[in-house]
Amino acid sequence: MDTINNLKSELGGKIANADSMDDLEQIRISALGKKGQITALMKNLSALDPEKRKAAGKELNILKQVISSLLDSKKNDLENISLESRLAEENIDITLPIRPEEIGTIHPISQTTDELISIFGEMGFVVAEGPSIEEDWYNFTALNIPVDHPARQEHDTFYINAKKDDQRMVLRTHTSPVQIRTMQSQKPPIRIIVPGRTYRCDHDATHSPMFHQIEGLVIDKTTHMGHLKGCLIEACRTFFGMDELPVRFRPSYFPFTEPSAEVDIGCSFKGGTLKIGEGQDWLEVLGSGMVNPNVLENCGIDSNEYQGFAFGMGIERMAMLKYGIPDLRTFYESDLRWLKHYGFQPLDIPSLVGRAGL
Ligand code: 2U9
Repeated sequence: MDTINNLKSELGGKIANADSMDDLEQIRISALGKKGQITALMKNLSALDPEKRKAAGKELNILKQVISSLLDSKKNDLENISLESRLAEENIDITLPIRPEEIGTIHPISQTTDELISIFGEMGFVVAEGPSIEEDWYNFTALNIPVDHPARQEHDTFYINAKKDDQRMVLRTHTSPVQIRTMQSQKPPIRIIVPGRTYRCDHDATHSPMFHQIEGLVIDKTTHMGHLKGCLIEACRTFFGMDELPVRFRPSYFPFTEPSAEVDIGCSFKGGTLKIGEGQDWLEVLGSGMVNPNVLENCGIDSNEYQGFAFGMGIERMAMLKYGIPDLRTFYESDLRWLKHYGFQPLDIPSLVGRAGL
């Protein structure tokens, strides 16, 4: 019993005087480790006679618990002391400015798309979207594109090795299938703008196999060529930010519109540099026309009751002209220096600036 009491006061004193975690660990090992003093006494129990063994065993277990809890509480104290001293030493200057963050930019294709959506949105157009992989019927047949039209040839269009309802599938060559789907599912009046990716087997300095288009469609009972002209003149002038921009309609041909017209804007190519809005030259920016009655009938719309106009333009081309981007291929290279140079800040949409406090 004396041995146990002596050990208790010896270990208690050492624990109380320990001034580091290392010290405390050494004390724990010397008492409770494999070769520790308490462990040794435990091992000796078997040499005692049963009566004494029981009493000594009980006392040793109590000693073990007391020492363990003294060790725990000392450990807690030492941790608190260390935290207190760290808190006293360390200080954070909350007035320091935050580290600068890398801020991305809006890609010119997204910017140009948003600008065009905003311009047509002001005129009452709503955005419509559809799938990139289309049935042959939606991409060609419904649009009055004849079976022998060059656009349908294997080397102009990406065909997919799959069929739906016996129709071969294609990567849409224009966003026009979305207009077909809209006419099938909605009753006129219709006034939609359709931005999206389009695909053609074309790859050189001025063509990419994937590019972006924005097309528009208006269908109503009395929609006529005057509406087409007014709408597109206004859109071109707003997009290029020139109230007096000359706009010219030149007769053309598309299977899905009749009559059809290409739209040119006034410019000058003098000295090898393009200047929009001045000079005697013309630059083609979009295609347009009155929707061919065959297309309306293909979509279940009575062409004796309804008529409308449609138009289409390449977004990359519009962005290149407006922002002076010389090379089409740079749009898809994800070069951060290019994106920093040609990219935009969020909400920097010219037709919105000055409205709603922007
Ligand atoms: C429906 C009916 C008519 C959309 C039109 C054009 C003229 C056109 C080109 C411009 C440059 C495509 O990106 S580009 O190569 N587009 O010239 N697109 S009319 O006419 C439609 C569309 C859908 C139902």
